[in-house]
Amino acid sequence: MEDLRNKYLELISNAADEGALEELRVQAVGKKGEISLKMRELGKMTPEERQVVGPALNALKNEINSALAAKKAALADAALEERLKTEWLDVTLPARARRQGSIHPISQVTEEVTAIFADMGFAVAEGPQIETDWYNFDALNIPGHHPARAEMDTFYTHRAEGDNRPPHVLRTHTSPVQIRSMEKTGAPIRIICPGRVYRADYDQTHTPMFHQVEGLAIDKDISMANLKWVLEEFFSAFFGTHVETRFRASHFPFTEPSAEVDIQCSWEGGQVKVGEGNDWLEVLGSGMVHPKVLQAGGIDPNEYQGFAFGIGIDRLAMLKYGIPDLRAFFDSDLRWLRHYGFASLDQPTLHGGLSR
Ligand code: 2NL
Repeated sequence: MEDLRNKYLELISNAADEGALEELRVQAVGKKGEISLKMRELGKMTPEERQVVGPALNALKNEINSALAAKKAALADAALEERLKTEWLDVTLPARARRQGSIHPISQVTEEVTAIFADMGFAVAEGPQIETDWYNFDALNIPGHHPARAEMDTFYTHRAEGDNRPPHVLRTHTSPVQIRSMEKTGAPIRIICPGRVYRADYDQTHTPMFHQVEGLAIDKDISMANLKWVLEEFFSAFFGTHVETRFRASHFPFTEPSAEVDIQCSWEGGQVKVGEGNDWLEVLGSGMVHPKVLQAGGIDPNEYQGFAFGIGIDRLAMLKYGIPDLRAFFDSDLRWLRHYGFASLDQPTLHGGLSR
């Protein structure tokens, strides 16, 4: 019995892995194991012999089982120790770069413009991008024969065969939204209308879809002076520095009188800077709303008058963030924009770029 004990304790202690341990377990204390067979022989013994050998065999069986369990735990510890030595992480390695999304410059600038005009009491109005020719042209004092209709490179939809109504158009400006607002709320009105507009034109400086924000203020005592103040206030807030404006007489069918507005800028090294220098940059059309347009919107021109203006958002974004090419807006690779110093790409919030 002592030989048996020494043999198995030695084998267990030398076992190389869990597989070897299991083989030893079967060999020693399994159903047909050496110790189990010995236990079966107890029946042939005298009661006196059995009283000595029985407990001794049981004790040996327990001892072997304990040794097996202890060795199993020791092997597992050693295996873990080995893994900890070989599988290690360098937590000081730099993190893998992640692709980052951000607000599109057009959305950002629209937000900035909206926030500035909101501070001056202007609400935002929106409307359909597919319009009737009445809202897009006639209501704005652009009749069917007017050259402005041809000049605008309008996208027309098709009517069904035999349907002779005039076709719908993709709006060429956001003015129709203002006509709809006049009809809906009447005067007084203070709104801006940002949104997508469409013209069939595509080259270095034109895309068939672009973005415009128009403004409209109608009340009983509105003048060009109010227009000039609002625009100067806007440009100074938008560019974060005082910006001089210059009004030049112009013509639009929907305003009378009409003015094109230039902002002060400098040209140095092919780079334009707003709010300094002695040059002028044309950025906007404006004027006093034509009486016929007020009438089309259901407002009495003898009681009310107002100013209106239209600015291109894409152009504003390019000026503020130094983006030299319109195609940047259609390029989803933001590294390109970052290269051109579009700083707000690195700012986490929508209004983070607002320099006020
Ligand atoms: C331009 C010209 C302009 C307007 C837009 C307008 C809207 C209504 C009535 C009168 Cl409902 N006017 N909008 C007025 C003047 C100019 O935009 O060249 N924008 C870049």
